Amino acid sequence: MMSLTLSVAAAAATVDFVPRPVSVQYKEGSFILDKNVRIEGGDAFNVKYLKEHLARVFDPMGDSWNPTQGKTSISFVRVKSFPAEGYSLDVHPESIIITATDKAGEFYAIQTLLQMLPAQVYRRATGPDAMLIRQCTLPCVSIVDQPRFSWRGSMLDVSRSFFDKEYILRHLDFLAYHKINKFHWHLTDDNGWRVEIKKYPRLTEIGAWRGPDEALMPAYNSGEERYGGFYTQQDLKEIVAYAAERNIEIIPEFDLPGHSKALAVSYPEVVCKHDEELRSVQGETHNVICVGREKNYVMLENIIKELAAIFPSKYFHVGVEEVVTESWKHCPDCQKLMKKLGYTDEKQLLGYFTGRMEKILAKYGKTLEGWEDIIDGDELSRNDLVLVWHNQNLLQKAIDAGFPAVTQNCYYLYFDMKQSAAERGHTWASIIPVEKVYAFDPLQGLELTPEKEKLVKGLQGGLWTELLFYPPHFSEYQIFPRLCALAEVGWTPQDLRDYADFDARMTRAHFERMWNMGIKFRIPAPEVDAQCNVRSPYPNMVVRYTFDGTEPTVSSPVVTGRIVTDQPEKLRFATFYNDVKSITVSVPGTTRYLEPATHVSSSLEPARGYSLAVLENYEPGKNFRSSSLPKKGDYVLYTFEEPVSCKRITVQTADPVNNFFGVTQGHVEVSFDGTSFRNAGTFDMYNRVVIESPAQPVKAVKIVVDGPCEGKMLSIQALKIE
Ligand code: TNX
Repeated sequence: MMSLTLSVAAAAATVDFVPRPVSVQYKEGSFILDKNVRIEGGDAFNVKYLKEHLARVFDPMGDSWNPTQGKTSISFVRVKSFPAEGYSLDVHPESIIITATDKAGEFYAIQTLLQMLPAQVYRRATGPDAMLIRQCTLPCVSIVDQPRFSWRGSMLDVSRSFFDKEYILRHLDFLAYHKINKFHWHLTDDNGWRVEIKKYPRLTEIGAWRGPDEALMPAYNSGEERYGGFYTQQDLKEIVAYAAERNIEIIPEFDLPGHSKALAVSYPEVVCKHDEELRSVQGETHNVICVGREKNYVMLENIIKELAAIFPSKYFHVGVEEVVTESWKHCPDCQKLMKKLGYTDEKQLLGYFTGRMEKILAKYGKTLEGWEDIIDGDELSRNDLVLVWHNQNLLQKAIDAGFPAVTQNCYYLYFDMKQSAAERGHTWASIIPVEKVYAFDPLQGLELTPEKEKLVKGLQGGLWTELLFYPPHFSEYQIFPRLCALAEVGWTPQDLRDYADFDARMTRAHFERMWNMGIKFRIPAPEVDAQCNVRSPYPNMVVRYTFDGTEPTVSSPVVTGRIVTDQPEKLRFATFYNDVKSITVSVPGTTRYLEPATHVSSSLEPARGYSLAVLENYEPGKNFRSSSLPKKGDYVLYTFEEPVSCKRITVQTADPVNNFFGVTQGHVEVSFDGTSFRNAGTFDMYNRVVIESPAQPVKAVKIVVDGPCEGKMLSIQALKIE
């Protein structure tokens, strides 16, 4: 244990809460909190939770907690009149009074109280890493608080990347600390079925795994390994209970009737029978459930029956998005059904399917939730919840049609989007820095009446996980601090929100809390100008640097002034907050790319609208795409008019916008004379080969495919030659 015994005085008279409470009034005096505090009343779990957190700092060895003798107390009082999840927290010199109407309100008062304590209350450290704090001083204060929206959520896709039970439990803890109350669990998709269903064991025996010898192809960098996993029903029960204790409702999603490849490979009879190679947005074929096959509804009902017993949530999310409805055009069973129903367009079958699911769910006491595509469905109950993932117009459409709705607006709330241009992630919706999440208001641009406003239940952030395989801890990097901003959007009244103020609270206190929680959050890169002036994004974060072109580490020197050098191209900088590191940046203008005249040829046919010319013209941000799946032996050959002297050539494959369709099995060859080629490296996990310091001027570079790649097509970017 840390030998240091600290007595933490209230360093500042005010506390940097995130999310910001509705009303905070500081009073004269202070409260001294230590291990002798008595805790009175309160929900049993809430009290246990509070004690556990206090013990982390006041009694880390678990040997001296003795609350009965204390003069000070924390008392819980229940009243009838508070709004749901609302609370008041009054700190007097000798007592702390928490008042609430429900268990949730009590729990959120505890969260607010924890934020008044040293950040080490969030640390799970025991033994030598533990820290003992003898006592700390809290300012007297009166806080009255309640959420702006009843739905403050986080969505996680566990199909494209799998996250084990421990990860999910940690994630739930992090959500609770931010007063997030919904966890939307995207449990099935094309690339993995993640829940045990006793009646249909093949769903997890087959559908939970992908790899070269599996029914599901490798995808999203799972590579040559057998990759996957699932939750047993016992795991699910534990996770649901853990969430419920923390006031988090888990809404399971089963993505139907599209996005169903994992289901389709496990039970092939469920999909439409035809040979058309229709591709979904993600490039999958034969992933649409046959809506004309009556037995499918029996199977879906059996699945729902098992899960309704596990998930107490009111809503069950059944997907209904990005469905290749054209599949139904080629299926005799679906066509027969269309005739019977008098439908003229396959899209109408989407509404039919949703209606059937609604009725099945109702039998088990569940209400349907679906992506925005359900708005157009036939005669759905206005109890069904619409989850909007595009713009505010669709949110307007949902509430105009009388549906309750939640927004996961992709332009503001998709955590799989990049946080800045140089970072990893998608950009198809937008680049989404934390400021942009904060700037979002779920009610913006809407035409509202009081009734319609009530239908907007709130918002959630979404992490889709196609690009999550690396780097390590990338999921937390993508979620935090954007989720902190989202938490405040969902909780704090609009007129009390101010980004500069939020940012100041983050840097003064909340990064420290998150660091103690163990979150590997994102921090901004340093600002570096062409004159080598370097600035840390925040006063309490340092910038470290190297001068040999390598990545800075925690032991690299700290920048203390302007760096004077005649080789600025060798400098690399990164911001550090303890061991948390930003992306690495160089001095601007020092990496200039050469664009020597080149001719590009390939064994691959271009996809419609694509051409090799973008590679010859070095068009920034553009790419070449092949019309079909690459196979062993396929190549792309760049031949330079004149041999090129250079330091480095970066061969980057995959789409620049979504990072899909790169070379996952292949290598690059280089030639100095245009006839004999030598191997220059195999593609790495970033679908990239970097040729360092070629021995002679380079005449040609060849990309060679060595085996099936994960994408359904190949995508290549222009060479970067330095
Ligand atoms: C769209 S949002 C999808 C997901 C992808 C995501 C990638 C939605 C309902 N569908 O299947 O993972 O884009 O950003």
